[in-house]
Amino acid sequence: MAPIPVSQQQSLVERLLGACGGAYTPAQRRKYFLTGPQWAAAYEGNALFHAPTRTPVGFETVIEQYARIGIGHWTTHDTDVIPTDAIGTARQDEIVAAIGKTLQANGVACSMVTTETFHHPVWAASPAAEAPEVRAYAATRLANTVRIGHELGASYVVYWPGSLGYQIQGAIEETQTLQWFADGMNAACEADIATAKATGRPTMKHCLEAKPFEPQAEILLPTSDAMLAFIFSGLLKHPDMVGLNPEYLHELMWGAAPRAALARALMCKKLFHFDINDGYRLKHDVDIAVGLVNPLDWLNVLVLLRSHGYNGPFNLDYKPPRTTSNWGVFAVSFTTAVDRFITLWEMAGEAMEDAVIREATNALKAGGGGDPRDVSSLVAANKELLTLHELIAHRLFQILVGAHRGRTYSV
Ligand code: GLT
Ligand code: MN
Ligand code: MN
Repeated sequence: MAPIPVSQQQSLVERLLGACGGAYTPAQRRKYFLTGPQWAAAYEGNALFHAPTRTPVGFETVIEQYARIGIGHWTTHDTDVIPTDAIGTARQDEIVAAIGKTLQANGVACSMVTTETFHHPVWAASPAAEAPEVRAYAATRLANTVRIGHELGASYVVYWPGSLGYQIQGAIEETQTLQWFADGMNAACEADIATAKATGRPTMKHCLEAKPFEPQAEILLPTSDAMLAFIFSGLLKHPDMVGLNPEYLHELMWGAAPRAALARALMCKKLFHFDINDGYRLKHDVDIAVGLVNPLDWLNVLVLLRSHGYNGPFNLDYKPPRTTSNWGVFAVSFTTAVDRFITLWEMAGEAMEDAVIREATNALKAGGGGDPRDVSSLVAANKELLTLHELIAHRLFQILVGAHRGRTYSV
């Protein structure tokens, strides 16, 4: 095959994407509570061993492109859009006003804001550092983000505490650090209550996000379960305002079943927000797009969330691969991620309605009888019935590949 000239490469990609078929319209995509992060679309491909492969992209382009695709909500860190040294200055007000105009012009809403408390050198010892001045600065930053959220009409605030922990054994006292972290959360909730009162807006939902082993520290709150314990620990002044933003991959990274972690959050009524992506167990935070690694598990996750009426945001927190161009981020990456999510969501609806799964599940719940006082009669009574577990899993696979609708392969 002859080399493909650069001038023909975009049209080739477009033609093949069209040949894939199955794309939803922007209006169809807007029906789902999908939120697009500024940082995901603007990710340049850099990592510890990797130089960037893409050029910087500002909020104007990201918001315009999300609108064109049909992603109706936008999310951001404070420093994704405001340089650190402009935080809290008149420059911040100008930028926030410009963002508000861009959102309005494109019919996109800001759903969530978050504070960058991990990248800048000031966070070397985390936002809950020993130095009281660093913690005072952290509290100011969190309160400032809450106010930006109110200004832009957001309903959610996310907190990923970064390297809350230690790299060197014994260097910090864990309970003290957790108390300091709680102090920061309390300051943020109080800023929210005050701003809500002053503006007549409702308070926001404050969502903690756990990540088990990045960036290279022993993490004090490594999982959503640890964060649930923190929320109910008594350290928070407003635990009712605080819940979780689990991330699919972050639960998988430590070896958990994401669906089980989500179930525990649901049981505690703390599933406020959900970062959607994909990746591998016990590996790095690769943030691959939803459904590209574990589509069957994703189908099951969405069955769980749909069954429990989860109606919060699905935040597209993933990193377009380094091999994708700036143009490809919007032409292929976000469009296909959204379309896979919608397909899996609708497929989850089919699984919930499926007659085979329903009958099998009901039969399992009916049980095979037997005598509760006689263990061997219980084993005997349920023996054949329990084979249905594997049959249900097979049926879910069939739904995933369309075999339940008669898709067959000739052999
Ligand atoms: C960072 C992290 C993400 C979080 C972001 C919110 S920051 O990119 O890896 O999972 O959701 O702060
Ligand atoms: Mn995330
Ligand atoms: Mn991640």
